[in-house]
Amino acid sequence: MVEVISIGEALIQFNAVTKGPLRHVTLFEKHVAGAEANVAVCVSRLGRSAAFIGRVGNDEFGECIKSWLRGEGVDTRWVKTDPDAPTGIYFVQRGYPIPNRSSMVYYRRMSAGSRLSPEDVKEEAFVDAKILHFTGITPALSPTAKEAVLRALDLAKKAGVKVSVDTNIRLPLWPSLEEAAKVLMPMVEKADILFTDPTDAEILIGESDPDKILTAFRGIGIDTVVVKLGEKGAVALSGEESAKAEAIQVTVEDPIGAGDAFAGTFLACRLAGRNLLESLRKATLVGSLVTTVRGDQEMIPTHRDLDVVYRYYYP
Ligand code: KDG
Repeated sequence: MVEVISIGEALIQFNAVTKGPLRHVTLFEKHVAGAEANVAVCVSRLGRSAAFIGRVGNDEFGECIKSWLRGEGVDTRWVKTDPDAPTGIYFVQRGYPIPNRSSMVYYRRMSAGSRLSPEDVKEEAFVDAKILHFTGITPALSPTAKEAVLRALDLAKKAGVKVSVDTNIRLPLWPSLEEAAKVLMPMVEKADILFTDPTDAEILIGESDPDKILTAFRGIGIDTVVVKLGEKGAVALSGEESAKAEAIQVTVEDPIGAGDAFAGTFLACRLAGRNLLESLRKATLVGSLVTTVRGDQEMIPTHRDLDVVYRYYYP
C-alpha cells in the first residue's frame, strides 16, 4: 500500500556553485529534483510511503534519478524508462539579478518526462492510496502529460483518494497566463488540499490577499487551502480549523524546492494525524531549512530530526 502517489517530471538539476549570472559560473553541482519527485522524497523521508509516476530517459541521468528515488524509499514501479527521449535537465542561477532569489533555465523540451502519457497511469496505483499529488507544472509539459494528470485525477476520485494540488505556475512553461488559468482551474476545483501563493492566486482567481485567497478557494469547495507566503510564513484553513505559521529566519542559499518540501511535510504531517497548526509550522520549518543549501532535497529532515528542530523552535 502506498499512501501518496505523486505524478510529474523528475529532473536533473545543475546548481551553480557560485552566485551570479550563469555566463560566469564555471562549477555546477548535480542534484535530483523536479517538484513532484521532491514531494515524494519528502513524504518518504518523513516516514510515510510514496510512489512516483513519471518517465526518465534511457541514460545516465535517468539511472541517477531512479536509484536516488529508490534509495530514498520511494516506490518506483511506475517510473518508465523511455528509450526515445533524454532525461530533462535544468540549471539554477543564484542570487542574480535579485539577491537571495534563484532562477531556472530549463533544457526539457521533448524530454522523456514531458512525454508522460495516460497509459503510464495505472489504475492499480490508486488502490488503497490516500493522496494523489501533482503540481501546475505537469499539465504544462505537453498535451499527453496534461491527459496523464487528468487520468490520475479521475482514477483518484473514483478510488476515493484525496487530491492534493500545488499550483506552481512556471511562466516559461505556459504560452500565456490566461492559458495557465484555463487549464489549471478545472483541476484546482477538484482538489481536496490546495497549496498556492499570492502570485499564482492572482493568475488563477485575481486575488493576492492571503485571507481572500483562503475564502475564495474554500468557497469553491476545497476542504484544505494553504497559502505559502515565503519569508512571511503561511496561512491555512482546513475543515473547521485555521492556522498561521511564522517563517524562521535563515540565511538563504537557494530557495528552489522550498515549496515542495513544504507541501511534502504538510501531507506527511496530516497523514500522521497532526493538527493543522503543527502541520503548518512543520511545513514552514522544512521549507525554510531547504533554502539554506543548494539542492531541493538534501535538507529535508528525517521525521526524527524534524521533531528535534520543531522542539527547538516550539519548546
Ligand atoms: O519546485 C522546485 C522545482 O521547480 C524544480 O525542482 C524544477 O520541477 C521543477 C520545475 O519544473 O520547475
